[in-house]
Amino acid sequence: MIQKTLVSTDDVRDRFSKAMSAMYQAEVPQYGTLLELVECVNQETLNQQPELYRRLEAQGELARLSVERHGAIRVGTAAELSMLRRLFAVMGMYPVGYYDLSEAGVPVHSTAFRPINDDALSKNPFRIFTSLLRLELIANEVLRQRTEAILATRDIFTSKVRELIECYESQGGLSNEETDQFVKEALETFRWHQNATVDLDTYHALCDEHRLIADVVCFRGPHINHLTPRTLDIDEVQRRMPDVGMNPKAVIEGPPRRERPILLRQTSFKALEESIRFAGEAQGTHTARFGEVEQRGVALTPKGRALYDQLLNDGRKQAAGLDNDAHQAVMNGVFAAFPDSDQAMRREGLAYFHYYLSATGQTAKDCTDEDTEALIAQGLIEVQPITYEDFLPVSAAGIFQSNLGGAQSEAYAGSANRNSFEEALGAQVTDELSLYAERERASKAKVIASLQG
Ligand code: OOG
Ligand code: NI
Repeated sequence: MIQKTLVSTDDVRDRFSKAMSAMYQAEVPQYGTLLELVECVNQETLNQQPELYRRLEAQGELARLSVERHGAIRVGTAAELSMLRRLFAVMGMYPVGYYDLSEAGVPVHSTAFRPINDDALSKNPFRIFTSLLRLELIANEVLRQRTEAILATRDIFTSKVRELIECYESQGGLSNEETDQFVKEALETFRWHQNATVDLDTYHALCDEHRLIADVVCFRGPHINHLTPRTLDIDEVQRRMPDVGMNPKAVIEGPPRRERPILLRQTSFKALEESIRFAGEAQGTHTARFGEVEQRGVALTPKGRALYDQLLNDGRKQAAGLDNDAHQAVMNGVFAAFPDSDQAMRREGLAYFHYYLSATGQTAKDCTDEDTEALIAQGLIEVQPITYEDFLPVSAAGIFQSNLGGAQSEAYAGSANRNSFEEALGAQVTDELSLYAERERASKAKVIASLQG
């Protein structure tokens, strides 16, 4: 029997993310403009900051920068979510983290499908933030039943992609030709549709409950609603957006600008109003798709995250209603309480670091010292921040709100339900913090072992 050569999941993901980026660029030309802007700002930043260039190169992040994207989709049923889990597994993407957006007045809960190990992340860290509509939070019984009935009639996957997913599961991979087919067929699930599956009255009734419900329910599939490139200077991108014809959201979400960036900062340009043909030939409009940009920093430990959450909360209260410059100034002041050097963040256990041998360390032998701080001081070990690969629910909520135009609503708050999400998903989500902790632990153990060897 001839053995098929199977394509690695990293390659499938890389091909898929590029195909999706090309599709979204054709669908939303402003996304192409945003990519150009980000590319330009990144180049300038790297030219101006050789130290940053050196660090990104050492971290293996320079190469991934130009392909790095995340996207977001929203689905309506458990069956859709669990099939997506199987689809993303073909690309080496697994559910990481549980996000409860009911807190922020959005009736969904979410996870991020993303690669997990260092190698896969450095090849292409493509992530899809995936939200499941929570019908149980809709108080209006009639509307809920109507929603269920509509969702029950759609199939968001092509039959060919279902076959290929099964083929992947039984073979343990896809051949080159199957991969090409898979990319093409999987893409169909995320395509935009100008025709709604419902009439205009139904659309308005759903919008009145929450615009997001209409976005999920009225279309044939979970259109990708944004794709986000990663920038090295988000303040500069925000500043230049109007120059290239984009209308940026009012403020950059997340922590302020710092010497040593933490977690994630994000901004977006506002959703487009798109014309839609509804059932019964009525014309209408819907706003769903937008562009976003992000800047990533170091992943925080639970202690660091608690401090971040507290400061962000304080800052948001003080900055409510301010424009971006004033908002950032307030955040800057508040975040002065968060140490801004690798050394301080490490010593205080606020952030995760990757430990590796310095040039001197590589030639050292029989070193019995196990105190990593001492070994760093002796110049045998060096550290690099571990990049945050996940999302921030408050920022996500800010993005949701600014693009759905919805008023903040308390109606759904306080109903996190990770168990029901995992039941719908058909698997448990991996805890993101345990992944960073494990990467840090393994890197430490490795350097200590080689210094002793
Ligand atoms: C998801 C928004 C979350 C982010 O970057 O935080 C997100 C959505 O609008 O569906 O993508
Ligand atoms: Ni996003």
